[in-house]
Amino acid sequence: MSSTRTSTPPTAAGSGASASAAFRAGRQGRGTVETSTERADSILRALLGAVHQVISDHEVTYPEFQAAKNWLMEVGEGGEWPLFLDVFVEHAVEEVASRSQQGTKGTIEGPYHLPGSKRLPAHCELPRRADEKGTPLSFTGQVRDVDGTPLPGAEVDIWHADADGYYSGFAPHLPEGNLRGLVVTDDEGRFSIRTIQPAPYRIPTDGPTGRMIAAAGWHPWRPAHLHVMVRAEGHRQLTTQLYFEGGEWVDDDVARATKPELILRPVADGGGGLVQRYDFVLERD
Ligand code: MBD
Ligand code: FE
Repeated sequence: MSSTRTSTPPTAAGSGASASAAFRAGRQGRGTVETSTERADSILRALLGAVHQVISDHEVTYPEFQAAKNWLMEVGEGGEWPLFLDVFVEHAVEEVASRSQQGTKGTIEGPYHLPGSKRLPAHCELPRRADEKGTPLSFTGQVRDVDGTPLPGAEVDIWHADADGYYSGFAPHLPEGNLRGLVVTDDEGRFSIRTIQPAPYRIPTDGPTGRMIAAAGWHPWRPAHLHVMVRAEGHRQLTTQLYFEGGEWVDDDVARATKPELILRPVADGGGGLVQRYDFVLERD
């Protein structure tokens, strides 16, 4: 599609391919799940039945069917399945998982988590470029059990886009590990992280996922967000995201992953930056 490539940001299919590689390398890519023949039969029958119903109801034509087949092949070849599935399907899986989860609300993980982020002390600054753009943000809080007990030594694994909306590890112009860290809570379960406020994220428009979005006349945006995974010994892992009140796309996330409990209202620190406190509550295993 795009014959003009800017030399600046990377965008595009590169991030899709990196997301596929990251998925295969991560634990999610390994191992199989035990699903009985009966359950596989029910799920697959229902899934294919839903597809057949859409075709029948909308009188889908042969040219449309062949175009869809071609598009599906391109999503695979471009490595965009993790991107596509996390944007358009993961929220439904997460909704099911969250029915049984106590404590802080979870939401989707998305395609851009990387394992093995740098371990940082409780009170720290995320790795950033010397000239990192963006409004300074001081993100502080405490990790506690559902009964209120503070959890020292808990891991707050945080990653977010930069002020241009790009993630390190998925955009070649960014240094490895930029704006990512695995922060370990102090003796009182507290943390304070200095970073910058991310920008909204745009689904790459030059890949098959972006072309599908454009074909349907939708917008490709997610609101600005911080991703967090919180882990503590003996507790169920929390995977969530935090958004900024009043931010663009907060009420119209293409990935349908916002929840009212996850909207931040940071306050000015008097020096041009923002301060936000947010506590995380974990359920016991
Ligand atoms: C993202 O940054 C993201 O968080 C999700 C869920 C999907 C695509 C890009
Ligand atoms: Fe994200």
